[in-house]
Amino acid sequence: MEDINYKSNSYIQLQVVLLGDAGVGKTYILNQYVRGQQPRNNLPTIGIEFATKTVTLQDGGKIQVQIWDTAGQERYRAITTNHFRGAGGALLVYDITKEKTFENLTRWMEELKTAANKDVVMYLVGNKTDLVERQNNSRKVTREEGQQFAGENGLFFEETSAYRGTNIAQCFEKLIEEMYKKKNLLVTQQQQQEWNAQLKVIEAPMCSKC
Ligand SMILES: Nc1nc2c(ncn2[C@@H]2O[C@H](COP(=O)(O)OP(=O)(O)OP(=O)(O)O)[C@@H](O)[C@H]2O)c(=O)[nH]1
Ligand SMILES: [Mg+2]
Repeated sequence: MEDINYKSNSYIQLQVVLLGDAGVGKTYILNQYVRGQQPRNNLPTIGIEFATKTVTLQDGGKIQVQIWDTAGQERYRAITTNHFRGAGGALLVYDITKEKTFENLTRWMEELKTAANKDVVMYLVGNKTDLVERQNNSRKVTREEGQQFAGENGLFFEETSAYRGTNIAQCFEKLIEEMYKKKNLLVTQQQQQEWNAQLKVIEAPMCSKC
């Protein structure tokens, strides 16, 4: 493998993808982490959006992280799964008040594993803890069930509230440190550009139908 000087500016990058059913809070999670606030609007994501953030690592180094926020809606599936390619890390998100979003995790995980880097680091995130704090009977997936799924599939696990910002930064920080330990997950700018160029070709026909 090419010897990557991972602290040089000419190399980005870690690439993280957010995936999971529509409405689980992926875009809220991204905005909390990158901007410390809620998104400007409440609209479902169309296709893919991304943000970058420079992160300071525990060893003092800095690294740029590119985070892809994918649409959960079925009709964007072909586009979104294409963006799993190359991802070295993933937040697999479900809504702890909606059982179906938990049941669908297996499918998301399989699609991710098929496309992403073989060493992809995955974090299971059960979002919307604030709803349960307000109304205990709104919980439909127990913490233990989440933990068990994570344990069986080798995922890190946390419950979050993207509304309140609870545990969001911790999830990303842990994920990024784990990815950083596996140096083969670092992506060069050249690799990134090649992937992006290919992705545009795929996206164009979809948009022309809109
Ligand atoms: N109570 C509560 N609501 C949340 C939380 N996170 C997101 N929401 C709400 O859930 C809805 C969907 O959030 P999004 O972040 O747009 O969901 P998404 O996963 O990006 O959905 P798609 O883009 O369609 O895949 C919004 O109405 C948010 O207000 C949370 O932590 N707590
Ligand atoms: Mg979204």
